[in-house]
Amino acid sequence: MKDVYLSIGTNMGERYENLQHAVALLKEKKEIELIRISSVYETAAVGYTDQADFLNIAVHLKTAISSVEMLKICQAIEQELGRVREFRWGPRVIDLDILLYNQENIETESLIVPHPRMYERAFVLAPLAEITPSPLDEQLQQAHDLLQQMDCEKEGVIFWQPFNEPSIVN
Ligand code: A4P
Ligand code: MG
Repeated sequence: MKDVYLSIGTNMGERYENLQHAVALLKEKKEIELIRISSVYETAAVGYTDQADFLNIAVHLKTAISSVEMLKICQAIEQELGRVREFRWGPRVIDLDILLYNQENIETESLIVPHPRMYERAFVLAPLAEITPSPLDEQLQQAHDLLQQMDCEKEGVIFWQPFNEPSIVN
């Protein structure tokens, strides 16, 4: 089984419900075993900053499927939640990014892993650091080390609440 870490973000509509819905859809997939879900963080927008605050979580899962198949599942969930791509880094109902895939380095046209911007983003590293198993592999150690050097509050990354799985998702 491969260890996979995802980052999930949303800044449109009912943000917390969007996260719950995305997690419920991941959980439905028989190929995926959800291991841990981080707390929810409220985070100031990075990149294009003139937009609403995000909610972000990180998820650890185990799966036998390939990285390309995993990307397809992430994109299918984005579609199902009704994500409309307006412009890069713009507001979104839901965004699922693959952060890490089994310690691999992948560079294809459709997929780059580790996610190319993850190490500079407190909104990725803070939730990720909560759910990592020990001992840390090299990529996760780097994530922890870089987070240590960041001031999350200054970056606008604030603990919001624990993630509670919904009993029913419409
Ligand atoms: N792609 C390549 N590598 C990956 C990967 N590791 N995981 C490709 C997922 N997708 C990957 O993504 C564009 C293309 O990236 C996909 O077609 C896929 O083949 P997208 O989701 O369509 O577009 P995007 O998300 O707008 O672009 P991108 O580059 O993924 O954006 P970022 O860098 O992820 O930034 N601020 C806060 N506070 N919280 C956020 O969650 N998110 C972003 C998105 C910006 N600012 C944010 C947040
Ligand atoms: Mg994305």
